[in-house]
Amino acid sequence: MSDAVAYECLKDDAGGIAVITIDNPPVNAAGHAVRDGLLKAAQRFAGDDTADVAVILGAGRTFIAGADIREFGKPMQPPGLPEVVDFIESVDKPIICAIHGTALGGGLETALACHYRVALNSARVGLPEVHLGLLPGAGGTQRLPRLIGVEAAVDMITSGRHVPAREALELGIVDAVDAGDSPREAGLTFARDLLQGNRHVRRTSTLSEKIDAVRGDTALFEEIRSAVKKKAKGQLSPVMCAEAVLAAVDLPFTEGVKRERELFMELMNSPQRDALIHVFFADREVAKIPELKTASPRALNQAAVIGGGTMGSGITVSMLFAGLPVTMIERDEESAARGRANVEKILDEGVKRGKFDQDHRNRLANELYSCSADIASISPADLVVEAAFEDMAVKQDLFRQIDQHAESGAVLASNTSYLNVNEIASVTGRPQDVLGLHFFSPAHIMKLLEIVVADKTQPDVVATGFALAKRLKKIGVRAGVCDGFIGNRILERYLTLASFMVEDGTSPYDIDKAVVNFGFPMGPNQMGDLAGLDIGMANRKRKKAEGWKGRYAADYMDRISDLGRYGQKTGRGFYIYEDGSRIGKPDPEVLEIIEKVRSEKGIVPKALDETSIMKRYMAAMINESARVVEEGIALRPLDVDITMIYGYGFPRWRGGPLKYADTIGVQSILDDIRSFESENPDFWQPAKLLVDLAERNETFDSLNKKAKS
Ligand code: 3H9
Repeated sequence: MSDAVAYECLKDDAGGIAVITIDNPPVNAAGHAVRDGLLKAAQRFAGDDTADVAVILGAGRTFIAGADIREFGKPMQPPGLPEVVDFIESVDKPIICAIHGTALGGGLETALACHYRVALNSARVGLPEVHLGLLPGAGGTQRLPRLIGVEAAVDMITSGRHVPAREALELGIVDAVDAGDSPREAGLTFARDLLQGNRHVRRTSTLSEKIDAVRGDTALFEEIRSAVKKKAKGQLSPVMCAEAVLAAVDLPFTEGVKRERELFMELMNSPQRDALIHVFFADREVAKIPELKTASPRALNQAAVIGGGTMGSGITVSMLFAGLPVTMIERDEESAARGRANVEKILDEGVKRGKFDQDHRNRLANELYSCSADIASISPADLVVEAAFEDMAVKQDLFRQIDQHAESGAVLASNTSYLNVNEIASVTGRPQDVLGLHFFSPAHIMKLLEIVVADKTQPDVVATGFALAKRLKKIGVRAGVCDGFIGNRILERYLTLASFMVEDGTSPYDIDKAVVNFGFPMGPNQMGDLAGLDIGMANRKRKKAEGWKGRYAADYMDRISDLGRYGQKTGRGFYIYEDGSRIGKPDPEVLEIIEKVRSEKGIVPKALDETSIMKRYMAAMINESARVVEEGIALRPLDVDITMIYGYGFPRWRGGPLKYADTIGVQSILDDIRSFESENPDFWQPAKLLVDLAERNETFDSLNKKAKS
């Protein structure tokens, strides 16, 4: 036996019960020691004459959370999980799985190979391999449809969702739900019942009723295939997951398992798997910041949000969702009433969509939320978030007032998306308490929160920012001060590039198409229409006033905005939005405006094809990402990847811009940049970090690893 798996045999009046306990903290991942221990324990049970039934359970906070992801990409040490679960199922005496916490991936596959399953009421089960660019590779795609049917299995496996115990019972994944809090007691109770009964062994692999029901239904298969492909948007794993489940219908179990294995290995060797596992670990690494080594967060019991516009109300609602009481401050009673209406509109939407009921909505709106036109009302708050107009003078004026009224020790945050947080902090008598909290719109939905650390921000204030992110169920990314921090700074760069490409001859619609085909939810011009073209224009005006550097290619955008065409909100921008539709149609008038600007500037248009567009788009994004890391604005390359995935729609399955650069090759990106230099020498200067990495033949990920060690 291994240290990770313990075996004991209990004597009961009705017979012997073997208890097999997996103990591999923190999440009982099925690494080599667990697989080896589990196989040996099952073999021991099979040959143990004193044991009539076995219970497999996990120690600590959860049942098995899946295969050990850290072993992927390395040579696999036998026994493999498929071998272990097949042996468990083959045993001639009943084996029960008692699930608590989460049974995920290889964990649920182990449970499916057991003859019976009991779950605690609080448990959840799922096959989330799809999110790692994989499919369940230990029989899950073959056993699950035999238990719950093909359509339900495709839904679970292609979505990777965690199914609560009650639903798992209704679907037929588990046989019983236990109201207690001990998996051991739940397993033993189930075992004793079995010992009193017929002690029948029920093997999932032999069940056929649910899959016979759809055999030969080619129309259903095609419907499933096309629906999954459409939703996958370029990601391979959902498509292959569906293929593997359908193989369970077409092939006998042993053949189906072979097919599952082939597809699993194909995915295991794909760059998408590598990228998605990078994101899995980056999701967790990003919260590991130097400040947390020395400081703890301050108390967070009451918040104040200044501003009740789109951002302020979104931020307020995200706090209300997390149970944090919020006082919203507006400049006068009328604006305060508008702020309340904005908050209530979002809450009503939540009720309409079935996210919560009317009672809950009323509790949030009436008990946790209040609004006031008096800034002195911020005084009880231990966190004040300013979400006013993006203008330094406005923000500084507000911070002077905040400084007068906020309690000593309160954390003071600005939701600025570009401005210098040092300058904002400097007008207060307590710059050590000030930081940037850059929420993304709509703030009650978007997961990203840039936590901007200014020169004097204290470590415990930074720690409070991260604690807030966690409480709001957001991903906090540490950023340094610069124009636009991590995300908007990089965005600004590739938007500028997009404007060069348009002015030089490429249609904005072709750019959007190329970017969407790459895997982004929308292209830069569609994004401009969604955000409002007036916002970009205001930003350009600010930059012009500060002294615009380099080529200015946004004249056509200024002309579009000058016509009052601000995008979706005015029904026209780059696209035309008819009858309130959010899907825009290309507009010949826009192309005429662009053509006119080109001819005025004497530009001979040269259109780029899709590959050429994306090479430039990605090179611009990666180059600026490298600068952001080089300057220490982002702690590590992974912080950039997470920012761009959660804030800007970068396709997760490509791992973020810097993981993508590693996949393509740092040298190859550098070669691209150098080859574009003649087109616009000012713009296409390679970042020093990119050059250094290429010279040393290193990857961006090597910097992530160095930061960890
Ligand atoms: C699979 O099963 C393939 C099979 O089909 C085929 C086999 C042939 N491995 O998330 P947390 C680490 S694929 C290694 O912060 P929580 C995690 O990195 C697998 N490590 O806790 C973190 O480390 P650190 C399918 C893992 O309570 C620590 O554990 N399964 C694994 O918020 C705590 O994690 C999945 O995809 C792992 N499998 O959430 C499930 N899982 O402290 C993946 C976690 O150093 N896991 N770690 O940063 C999860 O979804 C969540 O971790 C879970 C707990 C919900 C379990």
